[in-house]
Amino acid sequence: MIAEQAVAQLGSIENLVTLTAEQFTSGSLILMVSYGAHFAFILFFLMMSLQLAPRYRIVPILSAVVMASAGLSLLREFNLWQSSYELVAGVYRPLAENQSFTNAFRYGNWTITVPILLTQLAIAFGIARPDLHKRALRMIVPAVLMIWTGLYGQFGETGDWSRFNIWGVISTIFFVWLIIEVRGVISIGVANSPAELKAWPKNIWWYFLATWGIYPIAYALPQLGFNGDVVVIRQLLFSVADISSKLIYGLILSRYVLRRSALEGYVPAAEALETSPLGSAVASRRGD
Ligand code: RET
Repeated sequence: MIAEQAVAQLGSIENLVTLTAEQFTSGSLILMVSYGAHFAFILFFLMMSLQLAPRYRIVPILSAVVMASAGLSLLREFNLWQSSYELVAGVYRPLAENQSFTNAFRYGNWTITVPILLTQLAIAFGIARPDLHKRALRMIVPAVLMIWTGLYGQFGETGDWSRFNIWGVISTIFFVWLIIEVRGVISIGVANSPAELKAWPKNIWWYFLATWGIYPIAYALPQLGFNGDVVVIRQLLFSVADISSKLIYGLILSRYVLRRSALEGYVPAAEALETSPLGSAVASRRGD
């Protein structure tokens, strides 16, 4: 009973399993690559915004904000990981009495980044105010409820399975609500896009489902057992999901609004695309 209570208090399976040197190093490497990638792309997104028509510049600028916010959060996870284990006789033992690892900070970070990612989508698809605010809010409300109910549920991952599963299901209901709202924005995106770009919102839809869908899988993983492989694979899933739903997503949206800028007659964007078929088509339409 005492042991169970102690386990429940620890909150994260990372504090219950001993890792091999390989598993510990893999975890460090995954977290390091994650924060490194996010920080590196701050500069890219800021510079990229200069090529865009003014109404779209905020799209990559928001990606830069997401990169900084996620980068800091992942750097924190990396530092926590490093200080949560001690090397004893060739294995890494959790130091839970002093310092304990948690993925809960990620949920705090998503509370900031997810509303930004969703708002970016509505801006990129050219939705005008006040409809923009309405649509953004309609996505943000279920998204934040999804994150906070999931945050509450994940504290049960060390063995309180009813808490874990009930709140996991409630969170999934909010996720389904969010998906419906995103679908609505995608439809507006298809309707609003110039003919040459109508495939982009449709592809972004499938990309959204595939990348955001990784998070609930990572959440559910501790039910497969408490061992080093599960711990490392979960960090890997979070990392793949983070890089694709924030960084690569930002690249896709930026490329889309670059094309839109060019098609709407913004010369620096057309020049930036000059070597692509779309860029030369726009340039020849202008008569040069
Ligand atoms: C939780 C709890 C279990 C059920 C579901 C979840 C969904 C999480 C998602 C998170 C997306 C995060 C993003 C972060 C970017 O910074 C909360 C894990 C459905 C979809 C995109």
